[in-house]
Amino acid sequence: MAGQDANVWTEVAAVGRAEERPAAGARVAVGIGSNLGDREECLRFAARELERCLERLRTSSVYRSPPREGARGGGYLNMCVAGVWRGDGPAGRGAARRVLDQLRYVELGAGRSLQRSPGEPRCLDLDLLLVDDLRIREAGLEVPHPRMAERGFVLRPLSELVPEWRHPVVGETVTELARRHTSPGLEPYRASNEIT
Ligand code: PH2
Ligand code: MG
Ligand code: MG
Repeated sequence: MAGQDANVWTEVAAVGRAEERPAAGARVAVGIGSNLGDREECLRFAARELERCLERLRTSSVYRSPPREGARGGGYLNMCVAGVWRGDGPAGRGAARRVLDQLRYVELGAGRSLQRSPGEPRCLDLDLLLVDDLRIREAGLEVPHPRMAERGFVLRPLSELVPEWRHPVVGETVTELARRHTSPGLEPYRASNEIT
């Protein structure tokens, strides 16, 4: 997939078109993870906070899984939310950056430290997954999230919310991707959507 990625990322025209859309009203999907402290409370906190910047917010159910990709610490709880960006301001990648700033702000609010070393346990990790059909790759901002298309712990909850959303780089829907990529040990944490 790396080669395919490289081709797609050179198509900057699509980003240019997206730039013309108004910022408010952008569809946004966020992945939420926690493997430190009161994990459930961290997810709940995040969903509550995100409701302030995303309207019509919908929350997936919660899944648990062992840490993947060499991450340290205990088991993760993961879920996703999707909604519509309330903010005004610049369109396109400007809007995506504002959403990302908001995610960092919520992480800090949950007590996550500014000094991050990769793979360390965290009470709250918010990953910007998708913003409309934007494709952005610049310092500190990548949309779609560069690893979401292979992460079962992202795709499974996301497929509950936006099954038909087509990944703007890979070209498959969230459901198609979720069928192909499972995370070992991934299982529902709760039967129902109770986290908020
Ligand atoms: N996030 C990571 C690395 N590994 N593993 C699980 N199970 N869940 C995560 O959210 C996760 C991970 C990097 O952010
Ligand atoms: Mg992450
Ligand atoms: Mg992150």
